Amino acid sequence: MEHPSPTTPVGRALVPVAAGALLLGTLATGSATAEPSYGLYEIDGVSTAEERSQIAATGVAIDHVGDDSLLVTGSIDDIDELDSLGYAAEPYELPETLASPDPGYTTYPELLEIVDEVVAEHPDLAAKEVYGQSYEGQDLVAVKISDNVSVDEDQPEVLFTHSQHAREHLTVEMAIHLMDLLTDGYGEDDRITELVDGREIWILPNVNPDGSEYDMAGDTWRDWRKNRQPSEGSSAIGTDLNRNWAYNWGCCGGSSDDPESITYRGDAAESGVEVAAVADFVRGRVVDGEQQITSAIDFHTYSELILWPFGYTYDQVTDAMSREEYDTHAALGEYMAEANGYTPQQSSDLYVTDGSINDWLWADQGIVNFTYEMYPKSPAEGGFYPPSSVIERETSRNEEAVLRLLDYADCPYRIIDEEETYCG
Ligand code: CXA
Ligand code: CA
Ligand code: ZN
Repeated sequence: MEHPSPTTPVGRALVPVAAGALLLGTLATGSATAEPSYGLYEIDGVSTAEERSQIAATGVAIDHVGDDSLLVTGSIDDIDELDSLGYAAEPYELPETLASPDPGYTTYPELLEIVDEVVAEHPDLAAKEVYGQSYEGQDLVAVKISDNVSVDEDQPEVLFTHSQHAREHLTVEMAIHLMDLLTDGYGEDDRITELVDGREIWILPNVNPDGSEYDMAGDTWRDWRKNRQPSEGSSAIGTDLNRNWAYNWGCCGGSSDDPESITYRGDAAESGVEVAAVADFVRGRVVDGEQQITSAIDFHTYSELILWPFGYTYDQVTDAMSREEYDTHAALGEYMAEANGYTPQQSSDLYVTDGSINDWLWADQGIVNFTYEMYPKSPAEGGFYPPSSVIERETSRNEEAVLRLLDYADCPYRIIDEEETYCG
């Protein structure tokens, strides 16, 4: 089942070393799993969401949408299927500057140390909660930030999730930046102090630690997206966590049923152990029948977008999304985008996806929520692997946008002047 590497893998300047590292990785697990060889490809002459959805339905991941072209990651089989649909995909080489793991990015063991430090420095404001274990048995941690942090007070709660996709390492740096901003800023900045006093903020700084570690563990980045869980009846590894959520799972051609695909939706909704753990955590925030979390952001990279539900349909209004609810998402998304310069849109404007966290958080839990696709805007600036020198600038860039969400967390519908109807 091993396919030849279709092209120079992304960001791998040292190709022979990369191939060796992958092989060693396979042998070291002691199993006969075939590491898939995904490649990066460009497809020209594509400009509509319908075309992009048709392309995504083959099982490739759409990494970037250009004016008239796309970048996708996929297997040789995916590329053959695209060819039979009339889409010619050409191997694409990223600029050479983006090689090899950059020690400026935080590993999972380092992240756990940082979390312990933040909690030790601010014991009244920050607390760690282990909400589960990853497939490989690593602790999944949440950090709660609020005044009287050890008490479950009746305050609006806000959720930040990071790194569903392994190779999107800048999102972990975003989590660290938010922890620092909200704890170090407390007592220094009036707005931050008020928000930390008045909200309970949950940061889940890396919901896919196995994938992150795998992506960083070689001599070069491995361009990994999924978790590291095998699937039934296949030697392939990994579920795309952002296709595994339990609302309209697998409904609409927005994910793949092939375990080899980079957008594999998993054997069942919530079959990904990390998705099940985060979903249980979120359900656990229902107190006296009421979901305490009012609003959320799920951080990804890249393209500089703010996306809102739904992803499974092009429709704005459905049985599960009224006009006012849609308008609330759009207005808050646009208000945040004014602050960070990202492009705001419904996620299906990009391409149809099913089983995303956005659709589940809204339809199942009633949480007003967004995906941020962080820096960079284009592949030429580094794609999934920008140099760590951008971390400070690109995480600070989102401070005001995130504070705007926290401002409205008492009643997101306030942004369309409907607080009496929805929060009265
Ligand atoms: C996305 C995010 C949320 C809902 C629909 C679509 C985009 C995201 C994805 O495909 O999951 N893009 S990304 N981060 O490159 O994988
Ligand atoms: Ca509190
Ligand atoms: Zn992503």
